[in-house]
Amino acid sequence: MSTIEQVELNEDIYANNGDESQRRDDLDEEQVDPDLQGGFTTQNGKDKFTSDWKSFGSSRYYISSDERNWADSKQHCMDLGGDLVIIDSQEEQEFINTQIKSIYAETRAWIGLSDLETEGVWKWVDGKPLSKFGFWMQDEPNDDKGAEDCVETLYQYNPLKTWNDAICSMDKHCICEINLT
Ligand SMILES: [Ca+2]
Ligand SMILES: [Ca+2]
Ligand SMILES: [Ca+2]
Repeated sequence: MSTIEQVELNEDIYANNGDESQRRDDLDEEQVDPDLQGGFTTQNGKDKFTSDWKSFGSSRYYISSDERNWADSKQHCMDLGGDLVIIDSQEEQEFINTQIKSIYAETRAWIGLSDLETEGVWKWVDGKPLSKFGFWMQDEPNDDKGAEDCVETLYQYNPLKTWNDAICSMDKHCICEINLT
């Protein structure tokens, strides 16, 4: 499917707000091309690629244009069929830093890492502990004023030092990931 056809299809879907079951049927017939550059949103639980999503490895990524606290950001990502991003490798970290720069250079965005359960024990949103990879900014995490339990990333020239623990109730952009495997 060409990009133009894809755009027209999306417009058709969004224009048709009347018949939910018809929309669902239309979407059921769509095959998602895993190699397609871009990404998807979920409409009625079905994956739908749009230009807002970026592809890296077997995942698709989306940086929100609006800002929410960490918990609402997590819910937002789950509503889209994924979760806050889990950064598993140096390559993924570098990719995220590049995306932040290209989309919102001054942006701070939540990632799926927190020490909400146990202070100082960093866990990803899938419950796995932060292992050998940690791309903290210098002197972070510092749990400033004993109040910082959620992790944001912001664009840095050194892509391997971009994380900061911050106050979870603050509104920030967020990075969602959907793993297709
Ligand atoms: Ca990941
Ligand atoms: Ca903390
Ligand atoms: Ca901090």
